[in-house]
Amino acid sequence: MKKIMVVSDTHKHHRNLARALEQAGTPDLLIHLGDAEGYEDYIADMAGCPLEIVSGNNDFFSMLDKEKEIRIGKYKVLLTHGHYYYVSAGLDTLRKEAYSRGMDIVMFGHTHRPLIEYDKELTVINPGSLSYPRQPGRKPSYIMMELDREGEAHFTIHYL
Ligand SMILES: [Mn+2]
Repeated sequence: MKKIMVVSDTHKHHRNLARALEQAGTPDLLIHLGDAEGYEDYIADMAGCPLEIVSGNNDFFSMLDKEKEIRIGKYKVLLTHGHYYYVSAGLDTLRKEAYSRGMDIVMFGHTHRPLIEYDKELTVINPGSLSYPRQPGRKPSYIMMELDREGEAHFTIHYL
């Protein structure tokens, strides 16, 4: 697995997801961090690759997991929508939780604002939203995580 696309907060709109997939090419894995609003099967079909997805605060009746701990290469990765950790008010709670669980990377959504933050122990990323971006400029965004030949992860925010 080398090329991982990370998206979030599609909220029933998929045109920009289609554009992102076209721009990036079919990834080895698609990660969706919640608020797919029941369209997870549709999204998996669109992507044509395996999908890891968690539920968001707008996925009221969802059977999806609230969180997932997965492994990508050598990395332990926590997938969460983030609202349980009050991410709109800051990342301290989320960072502490991920750190205490021994995660290398935590991926969250909910804020609709893209972010990549590294420190020694933990990488924190948010792909923003492909449907309702809220950061200044409001461009739809996603993140590509790529593993190089040595297995090191590299993250890039992409805008449509
Ligand atoms: Mn949302």
